[in-house]
Formats: sequence, structure tokens, C-alpha cells
Amino acid sequence: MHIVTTHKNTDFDALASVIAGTLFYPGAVGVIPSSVNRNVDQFLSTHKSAFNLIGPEDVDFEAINRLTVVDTNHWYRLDRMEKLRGRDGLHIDLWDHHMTTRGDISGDLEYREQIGATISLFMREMPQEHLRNLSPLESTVFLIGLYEDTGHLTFPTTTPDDARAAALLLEHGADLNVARFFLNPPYEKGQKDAFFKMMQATRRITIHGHSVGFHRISMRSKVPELAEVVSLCRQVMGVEAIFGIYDLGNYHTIIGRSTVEAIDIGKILGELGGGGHPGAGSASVKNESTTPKESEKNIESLLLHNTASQITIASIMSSPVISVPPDTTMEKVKRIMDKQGVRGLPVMEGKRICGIIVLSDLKRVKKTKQWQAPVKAFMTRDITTTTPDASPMQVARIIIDREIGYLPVIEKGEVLGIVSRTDLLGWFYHMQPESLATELKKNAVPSLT
Ligand SMILES: [Mn+2]
Repeated sequence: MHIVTTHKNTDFDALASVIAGTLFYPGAVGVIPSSVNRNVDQFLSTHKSAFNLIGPEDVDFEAINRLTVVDTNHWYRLDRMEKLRGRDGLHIDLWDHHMTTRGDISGDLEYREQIGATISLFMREMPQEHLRNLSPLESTVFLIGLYEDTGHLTFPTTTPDDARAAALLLEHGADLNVARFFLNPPYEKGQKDAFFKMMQATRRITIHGHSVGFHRISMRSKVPELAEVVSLCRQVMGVEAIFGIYDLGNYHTIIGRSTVEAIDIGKILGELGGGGHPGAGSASVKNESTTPKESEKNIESLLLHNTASQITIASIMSSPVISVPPDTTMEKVKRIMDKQGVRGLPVMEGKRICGIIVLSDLKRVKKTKQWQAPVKAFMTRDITTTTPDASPMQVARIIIDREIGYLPVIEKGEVLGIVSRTDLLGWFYHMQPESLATELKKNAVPSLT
């Protein structure tokens, strides 16, 4: 007998992957743990009979010779499967996308990779003949799992394969009204109370240029879907990452959420004995070994010392800076821009920056004799600057909000470099220096007439 199972506190990606497993392996039976997430529970209470699913209590363990595990790679996260561990001749297939933690389940056959949802892996690998028979109901569950794990395809872990899977599921009749209903369940009173406590308790700090929220809250009992509430709190607080610590007496649970690559939640909480994805994760810590307050300090210092992957604007900016003194003629400014292929120049009085002149300012030169006028007559004096430790994301925000193309990078009054919109674009889209050069040429200064 072949069973397909997944982790406790089953979410929609896990449920979808179990169902997909029963399609991928004809004859296999899906085993759903007793504890499932609230929205999965609501879904199953009305739809369970439509699928070939049983509970662990119904499994005849003696008869099992093949086990497929989906959406986790840890034995302890499975429900009542310990007795299969180490069984002779048991063939194990593993389908998972939790890459930051390597658990203790190793498959004879493994489909493990960095992808937004496990269900997307199934969709990609599913043979045509099974895909053809995919029902609208199956497509709907799969789409809910896919959207839940990828934040509707917006989490940074989302891959083109996830988007292709979404397209396929929509083609097979996935119902977005049903999906929306289960993706946005209304909040209960306990969750609302937790949310207000979080909002009051959250303190914001900036670490390596990223805004991070922290809160520590004592709870008498568990709140269902607390992680959802934490995500909402992060959004409302407007922080890039958040860590919530919930003291339940004997132990505390830590929930983390991040929207920036530089803060890898799975990695950080992995250090505290938990795990997850770059964007989401959790950990449980016994209070007798570490107090909630100590956990908070530990996370802070992990964030502080996690500088390896930390990209600052200093590594993107152009330097040394080509600059001009305030008395430079506009004609010379234009010639420098042409020759150097730059679209903006800081105007420097000695070591001090007093203005900036950009390509579009040259359009304000109307009369021929104005080309002999000094740059100080045309430059912008009200300059926005940034510091070398700013993150590319922060600089992008400034450039977008103030609609500027050039930002001098300044430390202790000294101009270290200059960052342009083109530099940022190049970095965000991983453009090669060659394609950037073409970009610059495209925007080259029109020649003097
Ligand atoms: Mn998943």
C-alpha cells in the first residue's frame, strides 16, 4: 500500500500536494494529519468526500511499502508515521520546497527545490494524461495552496514555475471566488485581540538599513492562525520584517515574516532551533533554557551580524565621482557629460557639495550665449543625499518618491560616490555592465547644435 502524507498543522499547499500526490501516483491514498489549519479544516468539512483522503487512525501500517512525504522533510512534523521510520524495504518519495533546513527524511526519490509552493512542483512534473483530467475542484484547491504559499505570487520566493502552475490551474477551471473565500477567512475575536496587542507592543528598529518590528506578548492560550495576524501587523506597521515572540508560560513561540532578501527568516529562526522559508518561519523555545527576552536579543544580534549577504548602496554607487566647480560653464558641463557618459554631476565647492546638475537641466539652456553661463545658475541647490550604508531598496524609495535621477552618497560631509537610477536598475534586474552601457548610450546627451 502506498500513502501520501504531509506535516501537522496542514496548510493549503500541504493539502494540495497530498491530493496531487494521489493523482501523480495512481492507487496511492492521501493521509491528512489530525491537526490542520483552520481554513483547511473549513474546506475539508465540506469537501473531504470528494477526495481519496483518510486520517492516520485509518492507516494499516503493516501493509505500507511506499511512503510519499510532501511539503516537509522532518519526521517529527508527520502525524503518527514514526513506526515507518527505518522500515526495511520502504520506498520513500520526498516532495518539498523547504530548502533552508535539511531534515531527517531522505527520499529514494527526491523532488526538492527552491520554489514558491510544493504544489507548483507537482504541476510541473505531472504527466499530461493526469493534467488533462484535472477537475475544477482539484484545480481550485491547488490554486489556494499556491497562492497561500506565494502570497498570491508576490513573495520573493515565487518562481516562473509557480506562475506557470497558476496559469495551468486557471485553465483547468480553478474558481477564484472559492479561492478568495478560503484565502481570506474573517478574523475571530482572539485574533483581533492579539492584533491590537501586537500593534501596541511592536517596537521598530533599523538594522543594516532595513526596518524591523519586534514584539513580545504573553498569551494564556494559543491563537489560531497567529502567523496570519503577524503578517497583517507587519503590513500595517509598514516594516520590512517582523518578529513576534509569544510567551505561553513554559515555552515561547517565535513567528517571523520578511519581505526583503537580506533578512532570511528561515535561516535566522533555524539558528534558534526552528525553520521555514526566507520569507516566513517559526521556532519554539523552552523558557527554562532561554527567556523570551533573551530570544529577542538573540534575533537582534543575528540580524546585526548577518552582514554577509547585506548589499549596501556603497557597492552599487559610481565612484570616484566626476564633479565640477560652481563656475564651470554649461558648455563644459555638457562636454563632460557627453564624454564620460554620465547624466548627472555634483557641483563641488572644494570638498563640499553645493548643487547637482543633471541632463534634463541642459534643456533649460535656450539661448546660445547661456552655454557660457556658470553651472551654478542652472544647478539644483536643494539636494537629496544618502549614506553609504543605505540599502538599494531605501534608495529606490527616495528616487521614486522625489522623482530624482541622481543621489550623491555622503559620509561625514564628503561625497563618496553617486548613485543613479540606471545604477539601481542595473542592480535590481541583474543587468550586465554591457547592457547598462547601451542604456546610457540610448539616453546620451543630444549633440550641441
Ligand atoms: Mn509549502
